[in-house]
Amino acid sequence: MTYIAKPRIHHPTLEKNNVGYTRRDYEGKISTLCAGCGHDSISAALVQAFWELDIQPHRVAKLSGIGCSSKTPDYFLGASHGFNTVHGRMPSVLTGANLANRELLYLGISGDGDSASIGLGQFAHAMRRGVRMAYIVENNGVYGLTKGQFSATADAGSKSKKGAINSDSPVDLAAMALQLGATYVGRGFSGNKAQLVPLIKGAISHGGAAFIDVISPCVAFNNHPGSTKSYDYIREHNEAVSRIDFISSREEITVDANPGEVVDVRQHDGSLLRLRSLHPDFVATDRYAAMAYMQEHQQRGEVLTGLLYVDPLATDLHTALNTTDKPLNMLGAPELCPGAATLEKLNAGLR
Ligand SMILES: Cc1ncc(C[n+]2csc(CCOP(=O)(O)OP(=O)(O)O)c2C)c(N)n1
Ligand code: SF4
Ligand SMILES: [Mg+2]
Repeated sequence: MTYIAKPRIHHPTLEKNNVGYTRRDYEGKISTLCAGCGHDSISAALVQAFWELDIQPHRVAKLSGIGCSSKTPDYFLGASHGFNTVHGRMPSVLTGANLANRELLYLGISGDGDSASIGLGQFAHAMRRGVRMAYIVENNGVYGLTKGQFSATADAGSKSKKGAINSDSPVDLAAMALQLGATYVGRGFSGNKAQLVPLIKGAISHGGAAFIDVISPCVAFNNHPGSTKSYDYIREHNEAVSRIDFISSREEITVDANPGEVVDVRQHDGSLLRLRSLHPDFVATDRYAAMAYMQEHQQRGEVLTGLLYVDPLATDLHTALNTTDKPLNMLGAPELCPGAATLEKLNAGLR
């Protein structure tokens, strides 16, 4: 039923952003996910983030794998480029698209099954190569689409709907992203839009590999007592490291009244991430401190959310490969094939 389009009629008084679009212009088809699925809340946060950032939908490419989570790009940014790849293969297809056309903003949407099981290798290499993208995992601890088997992010000891106990150790994708070299790492909760929207905005504006693990309860198969990814569990065990505001580079920069409580992190594009630390000892620009802090809280059974790490000066794979500023897919024949004389010179240099 994913073909159901929303009516295109807009109320004439709907508020528009600076590039002339209403929020409705960032929506997609009507969702066919279960009512109350956390993934729908993430779609709503994405709509809000892109609208607030004044990004024209045609500048965005959204790619996904397979799963309920990977279906969601059909439900937002209906006017953007989209590609639903094979299970676990979103990162490599996105890497190829990004290398061919660096002018688009890349959004990778995946699930915990898609990224922590079959796609674990793909996830790892996109992070370590610094592919510029906002990589979002909608993490419910189960394979929702295939009826609720434990995924690799399910905590040891957690219970399935049918009462089975998971004995395997969990994969923590945010911790892995930090270890692999991602330059923006956050964790959010689908039920906390106030925290999630600025986290997403920061990731979209980041200059390198940005990863967000979003805990997103599956109401059909993983929202019962005994699950550690349920709405109740996350609300009870959530520990926010920071509250962030995202300030776009076009807006006037204001100074907060209590400078001691606020850290401004300027991103490569000039925009500001304003971190209001709830814990004075937490510094979001120290990768190793973030790793230790996460482990400490994990041992206490707490789920840390917020911006865990950012390198504001991050660069990406294009910088590493020294590619041309002009997107490769826009180069003409003379630039792609500089002729026999140039080839001869090149070959001579290699002899
Ligand atoms: C190659 C391949 N193997 C297995 C499957 C079956 N399959 C479809 S979705 C899925 C898991 C999805 O889990 P997740 O990524 O967590 O998404 P969710 O539905 O939980 O949002 C699996 C195993 C498949 N489609 N393709
Ligand atoms: S099965 Fe779970 S993940 Fe899939 S749509 Fe339903 S609630 Fe969401
Ligand atoms: Mg899942």
